[in-house]
Amino acid sequence: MTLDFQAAGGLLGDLSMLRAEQAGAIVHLRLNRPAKRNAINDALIAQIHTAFINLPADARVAVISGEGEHFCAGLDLGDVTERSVSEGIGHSRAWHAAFDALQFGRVPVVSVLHGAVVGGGLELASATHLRVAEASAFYALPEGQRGIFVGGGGSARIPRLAGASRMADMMLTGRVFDASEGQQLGLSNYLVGEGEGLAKAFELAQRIATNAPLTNFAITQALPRIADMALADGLFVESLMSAIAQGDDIAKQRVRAFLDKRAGKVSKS
Ligand code: 1HE
Repeated sequence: MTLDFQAAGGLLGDLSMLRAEQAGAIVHLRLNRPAKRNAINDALIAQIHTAFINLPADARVAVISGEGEHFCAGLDLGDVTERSVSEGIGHSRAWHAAFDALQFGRVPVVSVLHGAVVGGGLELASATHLRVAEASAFYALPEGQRGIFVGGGGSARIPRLAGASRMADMMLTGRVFDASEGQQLGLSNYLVGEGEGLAKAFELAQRIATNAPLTNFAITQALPRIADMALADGLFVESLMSAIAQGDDIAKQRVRAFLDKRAGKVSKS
């Protein structure tokens, strides 16, 4: 099915560094600073935050990608030199707020990764719920070489995808992983050919949009929190979330449809 994307209205239409379009339930946000390889400066992090707390009411899933040859070159290094220690803390917390709005916002987010996915670009990708990588994607954390540290949630999120030891290797040695290594390590969920990432992301987005909203809520909000809990606490919260989801009318209708042979079976293809 072809999707008819139109420029998004409201606040999303006013963002200068993010191009926002919408087709039905899918919102597509593009980092739009290709001349700077989509490096994230203070204005862009603020616009990412604004976008995710102002998604249109009818949006049910978002896709984020990068304009030009790269997904994102991370922190705009032009901004770093003049900051005091306390300004540095404030800066990092602004990134946390923006990526929390993305990860714990209203809708699941799929990212499309190509070219450089480095530093803060990998931190952004790791906050999304699913990552589709194109063959050109490469992953690095050059903070080690730049004399800085991650500040956009990377030390909390990247080890949860690929392990603290791999992240330490990337930061200590400047190791760069290519797209197929990234796929094996869990940095991406899907690996597709060059130029195929958006189509794959939109296909996934269409499926995600058909899920019951409470199920998507449970997956994006409850699942990562449960995964961080002690087993006994996690099991308890799972019971609550499960009962809440099952109690919803949509769940009852969908289970009834399967029992009445009106709903699809699970199949391999
Ligand atoms: C930038 C940035 C940037 C490009 N900040 N201006 N991130 C890094 O250490 C990655 C630094 N960037 C690179 O290694 C390369 O630029 C790329 C591999 C991403 C792309 O290479 P290429 O050959 O396509 O582009 P380029 O010629 O290097 O860059 C084009 C322009 O973008 C150039 O500016 P121009 O004015 O000379 O045209 C670059 O200076 C500019 N540019 N990347 C500022 N990052 C919350 S804490 C997160 C901490 C971090 O993210 S640290 C990692 C920072």
